[in-house]
Amino acid sequence: DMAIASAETPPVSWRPFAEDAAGADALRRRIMDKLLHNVGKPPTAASERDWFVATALAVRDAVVGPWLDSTRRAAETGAKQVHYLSLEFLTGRLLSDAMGNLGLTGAVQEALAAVGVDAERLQEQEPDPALGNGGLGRLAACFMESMATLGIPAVGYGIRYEHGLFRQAFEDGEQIELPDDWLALGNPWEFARPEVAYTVGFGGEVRISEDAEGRARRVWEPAETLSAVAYDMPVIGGGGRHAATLRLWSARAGSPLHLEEFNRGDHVGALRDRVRLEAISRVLYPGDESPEGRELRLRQQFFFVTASLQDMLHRHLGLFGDARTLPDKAAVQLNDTHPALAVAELMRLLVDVHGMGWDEAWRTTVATVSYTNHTLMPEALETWPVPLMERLLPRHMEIIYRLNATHLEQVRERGLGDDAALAAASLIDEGHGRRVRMGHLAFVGSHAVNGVSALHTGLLGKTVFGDLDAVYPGRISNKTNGVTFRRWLHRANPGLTRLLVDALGPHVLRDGEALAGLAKHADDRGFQAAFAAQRRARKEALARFIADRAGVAVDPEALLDVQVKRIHEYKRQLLNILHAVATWHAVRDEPGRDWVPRVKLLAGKAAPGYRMAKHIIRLAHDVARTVNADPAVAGRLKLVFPPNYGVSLAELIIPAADLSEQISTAGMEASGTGNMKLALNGALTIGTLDGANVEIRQRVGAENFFLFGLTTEEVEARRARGLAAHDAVSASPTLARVLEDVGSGAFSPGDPHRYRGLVDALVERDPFMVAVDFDGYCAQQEAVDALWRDPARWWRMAVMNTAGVGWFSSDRTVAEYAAGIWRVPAGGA
Ligand code: 4GP
Repeated sequence: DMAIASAETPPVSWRPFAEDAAGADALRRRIMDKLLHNVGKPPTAASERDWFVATALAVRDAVVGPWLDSTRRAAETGAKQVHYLSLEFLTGRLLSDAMGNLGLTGAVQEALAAVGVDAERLQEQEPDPALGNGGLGRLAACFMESMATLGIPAVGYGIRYEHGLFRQAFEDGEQIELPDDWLALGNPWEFARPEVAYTVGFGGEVRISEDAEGRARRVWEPAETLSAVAYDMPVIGGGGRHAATLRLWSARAGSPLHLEEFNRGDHVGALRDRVRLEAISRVLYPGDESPEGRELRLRQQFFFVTASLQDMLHRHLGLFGDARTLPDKAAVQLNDTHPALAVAELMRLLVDVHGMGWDEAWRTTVATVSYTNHTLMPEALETWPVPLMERLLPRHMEIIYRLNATHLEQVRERGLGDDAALAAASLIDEGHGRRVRMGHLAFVGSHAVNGVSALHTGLLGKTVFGDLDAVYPGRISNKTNGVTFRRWLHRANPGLTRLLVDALGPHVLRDGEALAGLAKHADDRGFQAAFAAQRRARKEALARFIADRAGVAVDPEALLDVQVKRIHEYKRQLLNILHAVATWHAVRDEPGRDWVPRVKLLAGKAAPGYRMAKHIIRLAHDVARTVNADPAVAGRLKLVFPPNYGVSLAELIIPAADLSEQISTAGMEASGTGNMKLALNGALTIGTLDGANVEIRQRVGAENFFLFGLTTEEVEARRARGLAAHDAVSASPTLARVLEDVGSGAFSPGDPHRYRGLVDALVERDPFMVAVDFDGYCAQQEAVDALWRDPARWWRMAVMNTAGVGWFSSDRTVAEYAAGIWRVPAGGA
């Protein structure tokens, strides 16, 4: 159970460590105590890792008070609680976050210094929990932290994957995937709750039985069951007053082993069922937007959905006693379609288990559930084959059929009843061998559906959910993404943060919008110099890291041009790489010119099954090898691709970036959040009118943004005319020469045909408009170089970027969800 009020609960605002010298001393004693009594080692035998664990446990002690207070207060006041269902939480390391939000960073540093331990190196010991693929998972982590900051009672529900996203390494320029093992040495942040366990079933059949009043009831009798066991991690908010709970489920088989088989000597066979069932929480689904690995993924989805909803209902009934008041007390937010089964499962729990009538259960479900869409990419819109659903979740399939019947009646009532409209609106896609459309299920079962940027939300209502929007008008709203400034500015860039506090006062730490006050410093040469000095320090730190990890020396004096994100064709890393080749050509042609030295940094992982993305990584490495070794461009151009991009690496790269590449094909990036983090730290954006770029540009000012490329409408129009790019290539001698080199093996001399196919495909069929946008992109890159030569203007623009993006705080985003979707008060820090 959630810790509900009890006499032993410590008093409100229980704080073990003050933020002063006495606090530091108390912390030191606590850390020593943890080292001795929890880690079980004396300081003389303690490794850096041991010190990390002891420190994390000591800091955790300071989180527990506000955490228990938050949970108790929510229960006592009967406040409405948010249940954020997400298959991904990309939390990043937690120690520095906890220290920062508790205001203990200085005290911990002092305490560790007193025992001769370097706080910064110690933090490197913390594994980075990569329980997500990319933006959607990181957004969930930002939201948890912002909900905690705003004092919104919240539980994030997900899966405690034993192995998170793969660790990326390169061998000969090719991505290889190594298993992540974040739990190998334990997780000091979590509280195991073996007593909080719910039964999860699969397969079997639906039987009809009679209830007390003799009415027929449908009862699902699963063929196999296992348990979902809770592990809780507190998420402390900024200011340290409130905390939310991240409750991750782990799969536990009913019986640990078949003892008889074991005794007969079949040691592996005795464990077979357990291994099979517990596979559910073993590994994070490695692909975002790739259609592999079906059944286990569906099992994962149902596993965490049913456990989370059972837990929510258990709490609700314990506190309020009546399932009908659920929508007043609980909001369920579906982070993408991965938890969309919640619609059918909540119906099953309400109707079959809690005896609610169908219609009332439906009103209750819709009033409780809401859904966020994160992508319009057709291949990422999940569907499940009906036969698989019938086999694994027979009762849910029945429920979906019944919901669909009512839903299609509504479609007819709206006068949209022709066959094509019905087929498009149906929860079942009959066109591709009968599949359940999870996006449709989520939409129909939610009172609110949102996109994640203004452009994306507009397109949602016009494209994938055009038909449903007509049937259920008013459901769709926009909630432009945001990021937590505490992690992405205050912690990642403490030097810049000090500068901002000096200029604007400490309230800028609490109120992101206060950054607007920077505008009046934008032309101040002294301020610009201080801003630039912070950047320089971060670039030097990054250069040391790159020398160490990628073995490449980069000059911190050079313009640092950064593209960091998942590798995907629509994100167009290829465009960036082709620009690197064009620059290489240009420098070689005119070696005497005064070139702006530039370092291009790319980082990101490709889904293991996404061949083209992996090919693009390889091309980046091949180009880097050639360019970096060419004395003719030495000091002018470098290309680096440090491995294993994730939250920790992002924290190192983002504060160092001068230029932010946000160059996706217009209409394809739902929002982006890296774009916000980079602009917040003062990087200038070169980008298309896509996702949240549009709103970033509005807020920082068009004159402070390097815009290029087709618009969404122009992309559409061109697509309608065909995808061949011969015209674009023959119109651009620069591009033609680049493609000639790439295609003929200039960068892969040992394997000259390696990129022939890629180049041919780009000319014959360029769905991402790389060729068409190439010249415009290069022209803006030249404008970037020209600006770099004029530091006063460059740093003015950089300051204006930081000044302009205060609105992109996840505190603002979460407050919008709270007011517009969840209907919960957001108290504020
Ligand atoms: C991502 C979108 O691609 C990105 O534009 C957006 O900023 C982010 O979600 C958060 O809304 N989608 C995914 C995914 O990460 O797995 O679909």
